[in-house]
Amino acid sequence: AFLINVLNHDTFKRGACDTNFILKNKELFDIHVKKDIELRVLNYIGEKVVNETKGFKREFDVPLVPKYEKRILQGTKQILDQRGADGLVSWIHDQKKLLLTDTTMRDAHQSLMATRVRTRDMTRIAKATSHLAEDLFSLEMWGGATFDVAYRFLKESPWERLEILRDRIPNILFQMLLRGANGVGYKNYPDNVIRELIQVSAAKGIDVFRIFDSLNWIKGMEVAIDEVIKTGKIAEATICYTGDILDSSRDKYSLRYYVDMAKELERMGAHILAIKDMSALLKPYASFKLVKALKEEISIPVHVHTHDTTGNGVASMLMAAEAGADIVDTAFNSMSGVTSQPALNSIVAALENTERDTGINLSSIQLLSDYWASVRPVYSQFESDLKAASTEIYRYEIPGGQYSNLKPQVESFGLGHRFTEVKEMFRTVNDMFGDIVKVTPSSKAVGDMAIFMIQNELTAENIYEKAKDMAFPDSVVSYFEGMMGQPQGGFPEKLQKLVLKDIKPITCRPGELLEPEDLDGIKAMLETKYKREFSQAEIISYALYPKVFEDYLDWVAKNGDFTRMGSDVFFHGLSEGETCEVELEYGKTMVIKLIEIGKLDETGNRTVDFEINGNRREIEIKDKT
Ligand code: 3PY
Ligand code: ZN
Repeated sequence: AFLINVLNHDTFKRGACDTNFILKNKELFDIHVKKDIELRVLNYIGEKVVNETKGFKREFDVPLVPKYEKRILQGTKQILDQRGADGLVSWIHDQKKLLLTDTTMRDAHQSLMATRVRTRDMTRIAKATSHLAEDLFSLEMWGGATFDVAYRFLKESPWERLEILRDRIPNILFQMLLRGANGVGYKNYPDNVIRELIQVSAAKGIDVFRIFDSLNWIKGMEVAIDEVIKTGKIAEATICYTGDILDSSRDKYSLRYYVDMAKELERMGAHILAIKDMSALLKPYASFKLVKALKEEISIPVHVHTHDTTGNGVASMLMAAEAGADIVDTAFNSMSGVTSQPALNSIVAALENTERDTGINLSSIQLLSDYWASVRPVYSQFESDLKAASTEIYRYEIPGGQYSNLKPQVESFGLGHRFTEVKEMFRTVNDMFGDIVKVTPSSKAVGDMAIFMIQNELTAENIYEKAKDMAFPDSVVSYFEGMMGQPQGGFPEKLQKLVLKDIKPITCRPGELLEPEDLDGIKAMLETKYKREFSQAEIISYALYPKVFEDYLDWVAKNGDFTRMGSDVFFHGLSEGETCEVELEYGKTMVIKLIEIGKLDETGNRTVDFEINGNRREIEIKDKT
């Protein structure tokens, strides 16, 4: 192994060794560490090809990082940093153009491909994005489901993603989605966890915090709004849109309801108001009507978010622009459409030579869209089979991300053949719950209840008899307990009693009852257990997701850190005869060729033959299939 280090050393290869070569280059003795890291990479690929892909891998294009002229960049980030939150708000007011947010690195992949896009695919295009999309208002690139999916499935740290992207994109505001008192999770957390999450996220580079409550319960947003204001960053308080303001028979969520809520959020000190249309229910003319009313009644900028599930996303955003919206959410074209956001490039093109011309260069952002077009196939196994927009969403009111996930979830309960019934039941459950706002986590309670009802042959009528002694799904219990907050109009009492049985519901903010998390205690516990220092960011990760975070630490300790491995290899391994390069932690690159996956031997193993930097290497992998 020592000899291999010598032979692979750059100085040796250049033939530039002198008598001090061995003494000067201590890394030549780094035998165990390097061997261990290399072996882990081979084991990872070996496991993948033996137990998952069987060496079958389709060909993927290498995503091309476009060329651009390097410049010192001044964008919205500098406006916030130099003029503060109020300065940024007055800059927004001064703009005639429609400002755009790109959601590719958060909601777009959350809604299209189960949040699986890895940091590596983002960091490779980051510098190009900072130059070629320099006129964007913001990049939504963090929060929502990205936090736990990074740890849980991608085995990488969401904090590192934030740090690397911040370093490479110094000029565009970074935006995150914060689920109010639910943070980046699915349940209410103690106030000190939410406050600390905001402080650390702001310190690491988040500028705009889009804060919502899954029931539009303002109290659920109070702590988060207060803390964001303290950081000097932008508090974008949010109204989730549901129902249809054009339909006078659905008067629970009327134009008045939205305007009143917007005024309340403005009074609380929000810098920007967001309309969050998570299910794509905001029809174009409703979009015009709503934005126009808001612009007349409040004085903070309006930022509109929608999805394209119903096919009307671009139209709705153009109508919002026409009514005076300041900013709208979009995604680069190759990552847009259906459950994702409406198409960014198309909106840029649509507004060229009009009053609200975005000023964004269409040819430049085409290159970014092209990059994502060639990244996307690597993730196709996470995409739903939804190929086209569907107006049935107006009937079911299922959020974009949940809609693409619902089918696999229903199939996992063996109910795939009853998918349409589940969707109908989603609608029925919404009525039973009193017509509520449905977005993470309230939408999960509705979805879980719908599946539970189909599974147990329950109906809105027979449930009170048939389910008397049944235990309801956790999310449903938590909802009726008041642990997700209070819905508009209160809980339907009869159903609440049936679900809760002897549990007493709460009517205050769950944060008022939850004991503060002992963050110092977590730090001490982690440091004793893992025998190293833990950062405040990691302590927050533990406070939010104790099991997911520890599983991640254990997985990486056992298997290795593969964040520098290309996503095609990470997800699909190699095919026989294929070569890839993997950057290693210590800065060297490992050139790996998969020679052959051997035959199953009598002990149930296969020998996988590799060539590493030109040297033959074999490993044994247990065939578990
Ligand atoms: C999230 O909470 O992650 C969402 O995207 C809700 O729309
Ligand atoms: Zn969304």
